[in-house]
Amino acid sequence: MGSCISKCMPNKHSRLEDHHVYDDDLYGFVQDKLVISQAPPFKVPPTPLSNKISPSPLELSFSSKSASTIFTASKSSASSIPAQFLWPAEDTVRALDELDEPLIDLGGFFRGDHESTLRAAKAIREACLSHGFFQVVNHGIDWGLIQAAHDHIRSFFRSPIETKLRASQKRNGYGGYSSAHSERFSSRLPWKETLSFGYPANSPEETVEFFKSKLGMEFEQTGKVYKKYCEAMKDLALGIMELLAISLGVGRLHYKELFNDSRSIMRCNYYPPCKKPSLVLGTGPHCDPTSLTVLHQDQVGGLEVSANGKWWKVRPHPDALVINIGDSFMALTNGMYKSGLHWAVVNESRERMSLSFFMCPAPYKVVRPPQGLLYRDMNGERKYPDFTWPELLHFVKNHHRADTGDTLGHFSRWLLSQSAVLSCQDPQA
Ligand SMILES: O=C(O)CCC(=O)C(=O)O
Repeated sequence: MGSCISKCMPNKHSRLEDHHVYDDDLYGFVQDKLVISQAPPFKVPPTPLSNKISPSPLELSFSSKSASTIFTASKSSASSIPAQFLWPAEDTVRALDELDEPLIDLGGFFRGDHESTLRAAKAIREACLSHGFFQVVNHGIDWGLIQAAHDHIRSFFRSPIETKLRASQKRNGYGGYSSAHSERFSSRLPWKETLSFGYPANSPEETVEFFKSKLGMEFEQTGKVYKKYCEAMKDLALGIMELLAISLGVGRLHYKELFNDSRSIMRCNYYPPCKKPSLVLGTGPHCDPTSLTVLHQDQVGGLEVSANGKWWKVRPHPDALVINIGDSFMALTNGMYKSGLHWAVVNESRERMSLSFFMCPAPYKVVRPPQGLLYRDMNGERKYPDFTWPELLHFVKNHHRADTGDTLGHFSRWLLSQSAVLSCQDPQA
C-alpha cells in the first residue's frame, strides 16, 4: 500500500537540481557537486495504533467564553485550580536532575577560528543526535537588548486585561495575545499568557506595525525593541544554521541560504505563580514545529526536556541562550537530528518569563533534506514528504494539538491523504 501511494502521489513541488559541495572540515571527505535531479520517493510509514490523527480539527470543543473570563494573571493566585487547567497524571511528573546539554562558546566561531568552530559543530552534532537541545554563550547579543525585551514585555503583561485584549489572538490565528490558549482549547490549558507576532526578515517593519496597529502608539517603542531583538536573533540563528551544516557535513551555507529570507515567529511567555504547580503545566509537552528555536529564559527556571525516557531540567545560565531544533529542521535532516520534546513547569511563588524566537522557512521554500546527506547516510530513503512551512503551520493550527505528540508523523500522513484526495479528484492525475 505504501509504495502505491508514493507512486500515485502527485508531487506539488518542483524538483530543482541540487548542487552540494561537501564540507570536508569535520569528516575529511569532499564530494564535489553531487547532482541528482530526481528526489527519492517518500515511503508512507504505518500509522501507530496508539496515536491516530484526530478526526476533526482539534478534538476539543471551542469555549465561547472570552479569554479573560477563563484565565488572567490576576486570578492566578487562587488556590483551587479550575478544571480546565488540570493535566493527566502522566504530565504531572517533574524532573529531578539537570540535562547535561552542552554549553557552547560561540566566540571562536564568530572570530573565524577553525578549531573552535569544529569543536562547536561537534558538540552540536552530539546534542542534536540525542535530544536536540544545547545552550550558547558569547553569542554576540547585547545583554541590554535582552533586558529591554524582558522589561517591555513585562509591562505589557502587567497592563489591564482590556489593553491586552486589543491584540487578542483569533481562534486559528497566527499572532496576538492569548490567555491560556483558551480561544482554541477548553481542557489541559497551559498556565500562561502569551504574545506572539511575526518577524519577516525581508520586511522587519511589520513587527513594529503589529504593536502600533494592535496596541496603539504607546507600544511603538516595544515594537522597535522587538524589531531589533528579532533581527539579532535571526543573525544568531543563521550563524547556528552554518554550524549545523558543518556538523552534518553538508555544504556550509546550505541551511543558511535556505533561511536567509525566513519569516520567523516571536512568542513571549508569561507564567504567573500557581498555588498548586504540580497539577498544571505552563506549556504542555510538545516539539516545536518550526525549524530552530532561540530561547531566553529568566533565572526562575521551568524548562524541562524529555531524553532517554526521563524529564530533565534545563538550568538557566545568566548569559546563555537555549537552542533547540524543531520538526521542520528534523525533516531537513531526514530525521537524523532530533526535535526535542519539552514542556515548561510553573513556580509556586514566582512569576516566570521566557522569550522564544522561532526561525521558520520562507513560505515558498520546499522543506527537503539535502540529497548528499540522504545518499551518504541513509541510502536515499526519505522519511517525510516534501512540504512547505505554511502547510505544516496550517496542520498544527487546524488539525492537530501539538501536545498530543508526534506532530511530524501525523502531518506527513495527513499531507499524503490530502494529495491522494487531490489526485482522485483530478482526471488528469
Ligand atoms: O518557557 C519555556 O521555557 C518554553 C517555552 C516553549 O516551549 C514555547 O514557547 O514553545
